[in-house]
Amino acid sequence: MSSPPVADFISREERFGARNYEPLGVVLSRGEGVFVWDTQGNRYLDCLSAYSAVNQGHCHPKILAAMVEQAGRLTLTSRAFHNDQLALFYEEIAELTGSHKVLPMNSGAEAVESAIKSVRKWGYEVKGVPDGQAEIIVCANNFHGRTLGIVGFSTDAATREHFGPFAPGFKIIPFGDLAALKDAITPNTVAFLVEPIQGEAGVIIPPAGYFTGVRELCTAHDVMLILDEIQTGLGRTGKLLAEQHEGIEADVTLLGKALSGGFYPVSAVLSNNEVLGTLKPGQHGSTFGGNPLACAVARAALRVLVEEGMIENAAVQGERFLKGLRSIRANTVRDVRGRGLMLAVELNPEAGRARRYCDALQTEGILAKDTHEHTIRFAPPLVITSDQVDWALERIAAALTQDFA
Ligand code: IF1
Repeated sequence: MSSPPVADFISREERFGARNYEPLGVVLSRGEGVFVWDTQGNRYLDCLSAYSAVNQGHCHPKILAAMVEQAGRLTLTSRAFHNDQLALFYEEIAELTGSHKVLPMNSGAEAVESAIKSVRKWGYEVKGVPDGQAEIIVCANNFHGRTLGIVGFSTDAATREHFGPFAPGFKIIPFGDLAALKDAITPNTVAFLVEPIQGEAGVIIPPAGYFTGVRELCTAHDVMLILDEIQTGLGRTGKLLAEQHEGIEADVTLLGKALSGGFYPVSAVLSNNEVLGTLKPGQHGSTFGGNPLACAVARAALRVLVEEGMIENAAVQGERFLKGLRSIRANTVRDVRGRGLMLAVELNPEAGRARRYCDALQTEGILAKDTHEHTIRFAPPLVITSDQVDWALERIAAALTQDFA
């Protein structure tokens, strides 16, 4: 039976849906590995991976099997009772990441908000910051989610405009600037919240040695280093956690997205005893946080990530992808950046909006997303093969050498 026309799906979506996105003109109906298919049967190489939530590839069979098995047995109990998956999830993620304590949540933003609450509480009850005066330092061009608390310290107008008033207690410094961090720290500073690589800002990689300096400053001033690895974590940059490229360890690490392989909203705050140890019964919670279905899915997602060599593959294919992008000779290209399979091509302003090139890529069978007008992100699932990278590079070169200006 033929499917209704694409325009039909889109117009019906627009009739009822809030217009808070401007999606590409494609209606997807199936996904497998690095590929997705639209309702007309056209195949695309997914170079967004749902913003790095599908690192393991679409509909990974082992994660699916774990989800189906658990969904038929027990999905949700609330944390008013124990369940037989949570302890196993805790043990496996703590072992994998070297963490001491885990707080399971659902969305990435919830993990960020939970970390903010926990470090403030640690500040008042352990560090001795006067009540209500805790300060958290964040970076310009950050992206940590869309809740009111988080957009309050965003520097992106579209993300924060007309959503105020906002919560106080945040200081904004330039990303990659150690002196600025040193100057911003006061006795009331409880944390520095930062992405190891700024994703939404356009895959901004800090100067070599920056995070070594950050680690030293945070340790010296008893400031908790919170690394938001919701996008950079779980193999995306070619290591389990992006912090490993810097040879440092965060005090608090935030995970989400690929923690479920794209099957279910699962996020987590990982920390040492001190910070999460301040949370006492009744002081924080979530209806779905730590539910047995989420835990079973996350356990399978972590297992396949490691057992199927996806992290190592991301390093190898990321190098290939980055080298290939850098070899493209096109006057539309201003810069190429990346680490592992977290890549971006920044276009010259005169090349026109990046969205035009994403539309061109779509006709070439590649789905990619623009960010901030002039940058195109490339973040395929970590299971991509060399042949698929080469296939993509050919088409990306063709699209980038078209001049839409
Ligand atoms: C959208 C951006 C990416 C994140 C980091 C926390 C969160 C995200 C580093 C919050 C979420 C998503 C949100 C989604 C698009 C996407 C995104 F363009 F918005 F900025 F990836 F870069 N920390 N990022 O990247 O996690 O609550 O969404 O589970 O809001 O449009 P979430």
